[in-house]
Amino acid sequence: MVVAVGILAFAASGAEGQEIVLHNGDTLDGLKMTWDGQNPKARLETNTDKQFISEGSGSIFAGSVAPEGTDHTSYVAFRFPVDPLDMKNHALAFEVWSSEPENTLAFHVRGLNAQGKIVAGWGSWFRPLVFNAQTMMLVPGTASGKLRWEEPNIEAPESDIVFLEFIVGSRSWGQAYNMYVDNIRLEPTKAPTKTPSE
Ligand SMILES: [Ca+2]
Repeated sequence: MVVAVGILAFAASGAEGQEIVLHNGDTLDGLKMTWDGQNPKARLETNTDKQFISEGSGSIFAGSVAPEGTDHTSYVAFRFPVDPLDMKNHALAFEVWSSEPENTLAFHVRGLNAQGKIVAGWGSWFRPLVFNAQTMMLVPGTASGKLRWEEPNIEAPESDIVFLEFIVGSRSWGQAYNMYVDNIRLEPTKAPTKTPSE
């Protein structure tokens, strides 16, 4: 029984090898709309439509309508604070959808420091979101699935990540574009590498 207690204590300590939920999408707790806050068409809401939920009772919806009469890319995004992220042995994982995949040209995920500088960033300008659920697993320094590592955008590689930001962009002027995101979490990538002992 002593062994069992020992294992339990290890599991409860939040040690490496465990999934850590960063935002479950069931509420708007901690979320702030960024990038397109001044556009009256921009919305940040808790979605309860089950086809865009992978966990619990809700997911995060952010969407807008790209304004007409401009040639600028329109962006809408949300941001939330996190405890400094340990990305060494973890991937940033989540499910993501778009109900307007044709209009949703760009998708970026960024880890930011306390000053809002980019510590980690992944993205694509090739309509990476689709109507059906995709699980994305992002690892710093590497392209992950449809997203590339945005090395040129990194501003503060040595900083702690204390905010996460999810961004969608559109050049379909006059059209709706959006993302649904759920169960944002850290997942273990591998067991920590041991230094060979001599
Ligand atoms: Ca959820």
